[in-house]
Amino acid sequence: MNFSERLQQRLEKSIKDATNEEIYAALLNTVKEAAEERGENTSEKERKIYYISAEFLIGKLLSNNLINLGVYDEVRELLASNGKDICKIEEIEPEPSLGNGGLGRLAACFLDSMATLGINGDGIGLNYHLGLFKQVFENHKQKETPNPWIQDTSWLTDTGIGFDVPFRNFSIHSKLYDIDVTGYENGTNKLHLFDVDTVNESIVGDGISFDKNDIKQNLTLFLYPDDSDKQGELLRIYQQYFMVSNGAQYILKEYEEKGYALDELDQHVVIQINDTHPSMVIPELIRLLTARGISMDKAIEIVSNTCAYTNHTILAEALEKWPVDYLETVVPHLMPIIRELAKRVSEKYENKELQIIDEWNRVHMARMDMHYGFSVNGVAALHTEILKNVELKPFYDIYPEKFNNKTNGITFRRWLMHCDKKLVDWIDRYGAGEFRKDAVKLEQLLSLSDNEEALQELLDVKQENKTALKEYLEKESGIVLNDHAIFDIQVKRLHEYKRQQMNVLYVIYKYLDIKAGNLPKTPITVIFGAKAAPAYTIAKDIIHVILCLQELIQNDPEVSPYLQVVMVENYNVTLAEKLIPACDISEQISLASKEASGTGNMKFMLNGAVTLGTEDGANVEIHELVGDENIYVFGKSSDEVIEHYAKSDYVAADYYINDADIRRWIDFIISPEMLKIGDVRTLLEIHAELIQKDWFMTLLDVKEYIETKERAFADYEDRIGWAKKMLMNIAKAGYFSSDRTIAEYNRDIWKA
Ligand code: 26W
Repeated sequence: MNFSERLQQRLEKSIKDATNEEIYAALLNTVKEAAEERGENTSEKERKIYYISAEFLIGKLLSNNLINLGVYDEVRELLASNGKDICKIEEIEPEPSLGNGGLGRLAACFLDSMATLGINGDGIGLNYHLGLFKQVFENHKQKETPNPWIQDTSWLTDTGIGFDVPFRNFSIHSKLYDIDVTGYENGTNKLHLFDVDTVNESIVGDGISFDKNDIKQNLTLFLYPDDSDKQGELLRIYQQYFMVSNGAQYILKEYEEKGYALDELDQHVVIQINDTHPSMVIPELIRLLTARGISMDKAIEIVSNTCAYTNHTILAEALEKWPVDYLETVVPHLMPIIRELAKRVSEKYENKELQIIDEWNRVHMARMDMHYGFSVNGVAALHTEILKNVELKPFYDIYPEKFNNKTNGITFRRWLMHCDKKLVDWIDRYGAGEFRKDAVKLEQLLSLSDNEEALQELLDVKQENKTALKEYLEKESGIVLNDHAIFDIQVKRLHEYKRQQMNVLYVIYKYLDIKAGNLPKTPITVIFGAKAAPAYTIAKDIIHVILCLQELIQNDPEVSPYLQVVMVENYNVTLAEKLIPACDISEQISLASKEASGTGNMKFMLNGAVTLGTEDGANVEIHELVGDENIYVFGKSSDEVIEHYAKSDYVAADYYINDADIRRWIDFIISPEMLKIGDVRTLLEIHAELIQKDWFMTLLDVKEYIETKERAFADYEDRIGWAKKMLMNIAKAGYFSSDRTIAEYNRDIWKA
């Protein structure tokens, strides 16, 4: 029976008579069945990879699974011939919000690529019932609300597997749910999400507040519960240990079922530690091995040869350091092992920066990973160089062989084939369809650089995507975009280092310029999308400024025909899939050295947007690939920035005092027109922050940013010239396929 016949059989009524909900449920279950039948990507002799991560930002799964099973077109046509629209059915699926940003989305892309390449690799994480919070705007401010996503019809399959996870005074029995990960025209892997039966969604009160002490009822409620207080931090440790203890027990269970000797674990298993959140897997695995009769020396050796660590950031606040007494409170049984690991290091090395437990009795998770793992990788070339030469230099000095770079990537199934079908049609029409199996084949498109007809069609595709976005946003939120404007988009977590506030200063500059009578040839629409961490005040202040500007400009008839500012609510994977194909200019404007890689930059490029960015993260590699003509680069280099930090010689106030333009833009934040719309205290707070702190050096680059952005807008007027830039970006994006990244992980680290 083919897929369509199975679907119809499962539906038990004709497609015409079924509701979209019924069709969705039948499709989901038919996909699950088909995924199971294709079988796991396993071979007895292979090494198995376990990718442990606190986040898996998987997005909606229906369409992606249909694509990967090779039945998307068949299903779409079947539904259409019965008067049903597959897009309407896609809309029914809730998006699981099991991630925050790039790190979580990367984990999802990696699962897709591992399955596609036929690598036997599973994900291990947690099944947060309410996900990361859902963002709603109220009075021009972010409010956090729960984001429930688990329904009766769901991709989760109850495995019947569970483990006891010991904490200080009690233990919790887990429950494992699996989600199938379908490879593109290949086998199926699994995402294992651990959960607890006793979790109780009704303990959530106002917003996302809940009793942080009641571990049995709150453990898997939210991702990253607010950790601005001790209770929140302890809960994070509970979550992390719950994740890794389950993971380690599951790995050993699978391993023992295969019948190998325990002391050969490292030959058959690799555990990839996705940032420091899963680091406790190291002592936990040592604990479990010694409990099975292996000596401490041997257990440490085995685990060190099994675990590999990926670093995703150099920001100090994200490098986790847990106080010893917190760990004693939550997982006292791990502390003797952590102390033993720390002792072995301190006996060998005197350097303070290498110690696992520091002089303030804090356990440095990344340091444990680097001493007791066999690989340390950064996520873009520049990032890895900064790790080796600056941030982690003492470790590079003693373990040069462990360090390696794996420039991030994105899955082209979701970020091209699923989200930009019009572009794929165009690519197929011009003979580069082989990109599906080999992404660098997109380079075949380079032969079109003088083909005006093809270039015009490429512009038409972009226009259709812009109109589609306009229609979508109008329906979902009532926001009416001008789809004949230039779409300039910055979507990513809200963080000062990403410098959304610099884009805000551009908007103010442009607003004042238009007020002064300088009208842009083509109108400009600046789109933001970003969630701010609940306790991150400055980030929330920046959202407030953006929402105030949005209202101010919208209600100003002198400016609104030429400039529009829109902040989309609750930016997530689903919205990204609509925004990215519609983008003209991709904003990647982090302070050089601070964005480890970025992956949105790659998605925009692949969909024909031109990057406006600093020489940071993977922007550097994008620049090298497309050349100076096809990217807009500005700003101080990472070396200069690192020097400013070393010398502490950046003083924001100097720029404010000495530069009348900068002063005018910043002061506009507290102008009468803004104060009329916004909250005085909040606007004053961000105004003062920019002048007195500006830790991420907005004012250092803002003028060059504005000049460069204006140059990009001017170049946009030459439509065919612009289409050539788009073409170059699409054609060179093949390098950023996560299939390439995963092939490199496998070649250099996993050797599966
Ligand atoms: C304190 C806990 C913590 C800190 C930071 C949790 C989560 C985070 C971030 C959300 C981590 C993150 O997403 N990092 C991003 O990882 C991407 C994938 O490698 C990179 O492309 C981004 O540059 C990096 O910011």
